[in-house]
Amino acid sequence: MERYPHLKQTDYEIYDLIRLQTLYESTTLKMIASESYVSFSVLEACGSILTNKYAEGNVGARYYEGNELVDKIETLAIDRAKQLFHAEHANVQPYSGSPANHAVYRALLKTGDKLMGMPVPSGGHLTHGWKVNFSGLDYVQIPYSPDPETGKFDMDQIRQTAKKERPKMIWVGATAYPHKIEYKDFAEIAEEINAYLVADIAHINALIIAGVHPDPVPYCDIVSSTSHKMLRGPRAGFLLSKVEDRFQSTYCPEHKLNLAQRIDRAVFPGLQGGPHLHIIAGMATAFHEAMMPEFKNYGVQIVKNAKKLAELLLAKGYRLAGGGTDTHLLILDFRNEQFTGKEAAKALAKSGIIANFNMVPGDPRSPFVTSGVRLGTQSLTAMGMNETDMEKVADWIHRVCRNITRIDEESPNIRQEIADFCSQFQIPGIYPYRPITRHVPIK
Ligand code: DSN
Repeated sequence: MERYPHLKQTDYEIYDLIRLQTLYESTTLKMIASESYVSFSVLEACGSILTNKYAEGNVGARYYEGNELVDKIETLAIDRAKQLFHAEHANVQPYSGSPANHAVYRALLKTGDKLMGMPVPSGGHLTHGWKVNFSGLDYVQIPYSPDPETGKFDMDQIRQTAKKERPKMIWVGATAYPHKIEYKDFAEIAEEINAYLVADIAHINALIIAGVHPDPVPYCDIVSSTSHKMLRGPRAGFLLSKVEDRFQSTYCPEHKLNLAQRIDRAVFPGLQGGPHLHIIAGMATAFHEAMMPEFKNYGVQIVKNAKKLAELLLAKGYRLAGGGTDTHLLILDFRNEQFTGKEAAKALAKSGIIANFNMVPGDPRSPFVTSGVRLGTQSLTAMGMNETDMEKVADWIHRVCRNITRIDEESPNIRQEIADFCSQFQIPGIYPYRPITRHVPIK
């Protein structure tokens, strides 16, 4: 069956670029730690006519007519999110992770308030108070970072900083932290200083669902997430929370709103207009898939694969930030190498291993080149790879890094081997529509 027949007829340029991207994604190893593959079902929901509809407001209280069915769709998404994460309240309208986090600020803080978060070079997200983002421009970030020696959080140090600075909110979550996060320890600190505790679980939500990472929901006031990383849903954000606000009287005396209502208000009308209903439908579908037993197996296997890859790379003499991993994520530490993280990431991509350059703790190089490469195993796991397959992946990474200075000669062979290897797997949302040509030359 041909895919996108209408697009092919009416807009060949876009059709062809999507076709080529499909080819690219099905012949390379997708190791960007924040990407994955959605199912055909999620793609169909996201490509549906729901994109046509306006539904400003919330379920049962819309500013447009004709939303009876749409209300049912959003209710399903909300209920499934609550069920999946055992949360009291869910808002599924944020357009993505940054708008979701923006809504958290609007719901909890006033401009100029202090929050604790990790700077981007330490593995935090832009919206955790980084200086060039609204969160660092409108609020004051009190930074905390993993210990540069161990690569892990030093809770005594974090407690000391929190007690000295007394931020009103603590972000816990990361884009480049390979270890488990003990939310209970952060909750104790937040309790001691009367601060809100907010977890950003965008990177690790499937691990939480699978029970291989601690669960933040019992300990945090709000939990923020995206649905498009390892959760394998559409590109969007959602917020989970308690209903009641522990600090209602202190922070919101003028409005008699509980925490759940303030989050909903912050999203709409505070920050957004009409919700993207096709995406909310896709999100509901992804939540449904995440409730299946197979999804738990996927979450467990992601970590097994990452640990195996870490073990293999360490055995080959590589250094890993934090010494290894207990999540989906590894950060190759090239501080002792002549080449930068950026050079390594480019050489890997040329060879068919798609990752991104990333700062390592204590990185002496600039954020524009870095000394690290961040790798994630969730997409390979979604394709069906296991620990045995990680041996091949580790060998290819090693061949690239050993041959960086002559990568133009080496990469075509590796690229073809990887394309051949990928053809053995069923890629969600792509297989069985595998294009006939199997190799995309990289310019
Ligand atoms: N850009 C994402 C990541 O790669 O981790 C975070 O939003």
